[in-house]
Amino acid sequence: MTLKALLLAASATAALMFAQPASAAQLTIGFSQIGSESGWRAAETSVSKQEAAKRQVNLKIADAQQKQENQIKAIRSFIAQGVDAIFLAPVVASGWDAVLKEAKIPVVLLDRDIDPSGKDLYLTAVTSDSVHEGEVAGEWLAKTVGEKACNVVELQGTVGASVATNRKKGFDTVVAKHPNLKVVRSQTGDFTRAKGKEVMESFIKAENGGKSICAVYAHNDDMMVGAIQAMKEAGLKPGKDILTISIDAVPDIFKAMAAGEANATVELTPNMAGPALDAIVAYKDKGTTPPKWIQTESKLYTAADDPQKVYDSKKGLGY
Ligand code: GZL
Repeated sequence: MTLKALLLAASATAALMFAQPASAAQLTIGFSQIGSESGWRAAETSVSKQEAAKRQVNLKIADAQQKQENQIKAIRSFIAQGVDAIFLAPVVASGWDAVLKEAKIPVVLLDRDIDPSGKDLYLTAVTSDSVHEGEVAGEWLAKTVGEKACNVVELQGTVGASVATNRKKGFDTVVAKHPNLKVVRSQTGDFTRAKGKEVMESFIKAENGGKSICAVYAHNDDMMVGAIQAMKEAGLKPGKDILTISIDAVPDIFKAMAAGEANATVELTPNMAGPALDAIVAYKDKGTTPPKWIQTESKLYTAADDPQKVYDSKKGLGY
């Protein structure tokens, strides 16, 4: 074989060895997304699109308007279309067994879990530790109030959602260790601003015009932004008379912090799709089985963390 032929053969082999795995560009994934109930959810959707585009993965997103039956319909439609994998952000933790058994293709959970009995129905789950988020929120409040008696009102997330159950569990664990803390009212605001405002208005009416409320714990920032509106309209001073602690770290909670109207938030990354896409590409391309849980970080931010600067850095990141 001539030298030229040898060199050509070598470069062709090298090209084959280091070529970007074709499977990433050929993958089609159906994402059953909950909806657009919060700023965080909207960011998760836009970041998912960006992450898929980076990897040349064809991502089809179906918005369920927070209804499980729409998610189940979307999953069945994706299966019929012959997608290579399913991403699911399960609005609630139960009721998935039948449809996920029909899947016969890899399923990855994003940002929320399904009941543990269904753990064999998905490849991996990319989520935060939502019990820990509740604990971080509770520990911040305990540290901030010290020994002072503090009546807390709680805005829970969607009834039946794993993150709502867990964020309550984590917070309650801390309250149990601090007798001066007491959750006097707790109700779902369904993770939305509007419902968060409405429920906070009812809490204020029921609690002596809000005078007996020391703190609000909301399972997400959007409900807290609604609650802040309700407190201001009732002539109260959120962030001063009434402490606020919530979860997500969306830009608008930093805007409220900068205005002295909010105190703290626990960050949740909207980029669950990036790790999920890497896991599914490695699984399809190299047969690499991912860990059952890919955990994302939770960081506490308070008004001491230059909220305006954080707001400016987060604005535009898909929120
Ligand atoms: C948490 C995610 C929650 C967010 C809310 O992982 O499921 O759903 O905290 C969103 O903003 O509605």
